[in-house]
Amino acid sequence: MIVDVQNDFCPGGALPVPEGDRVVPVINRLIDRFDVVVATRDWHPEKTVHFEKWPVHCVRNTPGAAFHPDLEVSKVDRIVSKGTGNKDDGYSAFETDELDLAAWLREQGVEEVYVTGLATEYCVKASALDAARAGFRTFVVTDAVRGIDVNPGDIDKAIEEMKKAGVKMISSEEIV
Ligand code: VGL
Ligand code: ZN
Repeated sequence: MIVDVQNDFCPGGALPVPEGDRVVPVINRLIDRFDVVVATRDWHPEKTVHFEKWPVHCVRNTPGAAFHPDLEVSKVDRIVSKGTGNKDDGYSAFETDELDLAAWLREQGVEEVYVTGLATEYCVKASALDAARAGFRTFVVTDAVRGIDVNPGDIDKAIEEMKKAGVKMISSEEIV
């Protein structure tokens, strides 16, 4: 699962995650190792309560909402838009109202979910926790994620929270 590797979350974007673009080569290296690849995109309307907390970012159909140009999107099996409502944050991939993502993954025979992308303590965390709750063996690929750390320590806290929920940390090297 590739979470929100979009221009606005990369350096130069509207809500840049420090080193957000560094996940791209790591993810591209991993893509061929997986049978099913889902990419999520933060896909907000122009007006949403979400923008009371965050600078305006990833407004659907704008350049900032496009995937990072180097991400190998042609190898993605399914793109999932999320955060499309105007009344909630929609951080988790599993909150998409396009489909029942957990059911779709099970139909594909998926038993394990490896989460990559941005940002560690928001959409990555929410998606990993939901994946684990839905019964998938869930991993976060530590060198394929980056966080914002609005308050220093947020990233570490998120990692602890995920571990407590049974999410495992793994490096891309261990996978390759
Ligand atoms: C995200 C903050 C606001 C994320 C999305 O993708 O983690 N973070 N919207
Ligand atoms: Zn957002």
